[in-house]
Amino acid sequence: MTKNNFQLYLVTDEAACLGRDFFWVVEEAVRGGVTMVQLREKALPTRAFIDRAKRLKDLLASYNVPLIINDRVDVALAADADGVHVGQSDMPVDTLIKLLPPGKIIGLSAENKDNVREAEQWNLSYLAVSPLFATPSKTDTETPWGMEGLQWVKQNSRHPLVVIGGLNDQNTKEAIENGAEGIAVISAICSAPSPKTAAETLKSIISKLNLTTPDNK
Ligand code: TZP
Ligand code: MG
Repeated sequence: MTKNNFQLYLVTDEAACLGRDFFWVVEEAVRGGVTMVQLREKALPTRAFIDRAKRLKDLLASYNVPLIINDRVDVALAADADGVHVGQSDMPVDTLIKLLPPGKIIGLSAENKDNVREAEQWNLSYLAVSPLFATPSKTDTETPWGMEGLQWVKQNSRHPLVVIGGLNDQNTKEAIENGAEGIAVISAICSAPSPKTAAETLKSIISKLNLTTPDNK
């Protein structure tokens, strides 16, 4: 049985792994303390996406870490993943809720205040404040929220918040202090010389601050 824990959320990007084996990078990150993993594939054909999701699901199950699939509910169902993350141009949340079995994790990215207000009607597992900072890892975004934006979201949303975009060991503390339950990262872990050490560093920053969420390591 996996636990929902958004503290240190790894979002995958094979290019960000800098030529190293994808599964090695993810496993090192999990050994370093990552609490949830999102498989984010923008170019893989469906069959290969499902195969990768199933392999990742098996790997993560042995660490009791949930697997979330980006965008694709069909892939999530095929691999019996723990949940789906959607953005504002993806499948509508109403439809996603109908298609997913009960108990699955549902995450939504909010890029502006209207997105945050609209999201109040759904029982989301978490809302991603996206992007917190501008990042080369994703450039087709709206204006970054920044810390003041995060404060606004915290005051106006009932959902647990995850921040994404430009998070690293220099800004994680402030993001958590301003209302984020967890951070989601690509490059700070995938591109680090040691993904395990990078995850350990981020995890220790979060664990010291975020004492309300149980640690699953
Ligand atoms: N969504 C909003 S920003 C982002 C995504 C997937 C990329 C985050 O990558 P990084 O390298 O952690 O800034
Ligand atoms: Mg998307």
